[in-house]
Amino acid sequence: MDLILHHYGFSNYSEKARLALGYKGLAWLGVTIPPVAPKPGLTPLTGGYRRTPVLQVGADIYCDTRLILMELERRFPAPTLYPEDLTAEANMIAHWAESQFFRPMSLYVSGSNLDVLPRDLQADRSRMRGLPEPSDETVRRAAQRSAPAVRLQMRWIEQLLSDGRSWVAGMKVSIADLAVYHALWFMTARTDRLSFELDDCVHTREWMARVAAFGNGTITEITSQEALDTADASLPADLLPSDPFAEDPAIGSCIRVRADDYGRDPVEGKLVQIDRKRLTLLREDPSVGMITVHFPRLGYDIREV
Ligand SMILES: N[C@@H](CCC(=O)N[C@@H](CS)C(=O)NCC(=O)O)C(=O)O
Repeated sequence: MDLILHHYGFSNYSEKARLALGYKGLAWLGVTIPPVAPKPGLTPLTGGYRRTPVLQVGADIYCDTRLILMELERRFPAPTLYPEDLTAEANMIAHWAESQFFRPMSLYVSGSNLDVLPRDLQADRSRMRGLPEPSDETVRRAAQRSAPAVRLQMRWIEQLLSDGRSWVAGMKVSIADLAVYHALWFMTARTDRLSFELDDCVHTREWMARVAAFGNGTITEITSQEALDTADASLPADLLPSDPFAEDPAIGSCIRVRADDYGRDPVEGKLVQIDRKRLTLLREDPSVGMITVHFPRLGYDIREV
């Protein structure tokens, strides 16, 4: 069954997924989705989740790169992105990179690149966070205030890579490389006006070149209608075994899942699988029929409705 990635070019989390596909040497189908809501070619598949990217395999929909990478690893274990001896380090670094490091980075980059970003982006992102639309001046000031937090944390990355290691978590490639890389990639994805921030980071620049060399795999573009038709013509795959925590809702109950940070559009469905890392909802949509939507546990709020 084909891998379909719903993504767009300047999305840094999409670049994380594209690099994982490249690292594993995979061929995939790409649907270019709009960078702002509404996303009528995507939300019938996800049940409301609007963030980018989303991986589709037939009638199975994988939300969030944390799960997309786990699922790619499950289907294509070699070469691994999850070396066993580096699991704890890799998870901790990735979690830090995508919360503490990326937030100031995104404010710094957005406010420094207002002239090259789509005009409606700031308004959309504010709505996505439940905030009022900021003026350009407010966005620029936020960028200025965020720059020191970016520099200070870039230094940590440089220090980490200065001890002779080839990869962020140690001597093996891991998800930490992709998580740290995409935040730095975002800094120069649209213009190189912030590339001076890397001037003193020689180890970081060399490591970035090694990650970039993974490439993005082999892409064939398809339309969102083709992806919807594929879902409609497919049935969800067999479920993975469940292994819940005592606190989890019962299998078979109706639950609502939403991100615990931003883009908190709820997705509702029947809980059909849950384990220590992931969960699956079964949904029915008039345009795509029966579909299973998969989420990682980390970063999502799960409750019974
Ligand atoms: N935790 C999510 C974060 C994804 C995310 O924030 N993606 C950005 C784009 S890089 C986004 O969704 N922006 C709003 C949008 O594309 O609609 C993941 O790992 O996939």
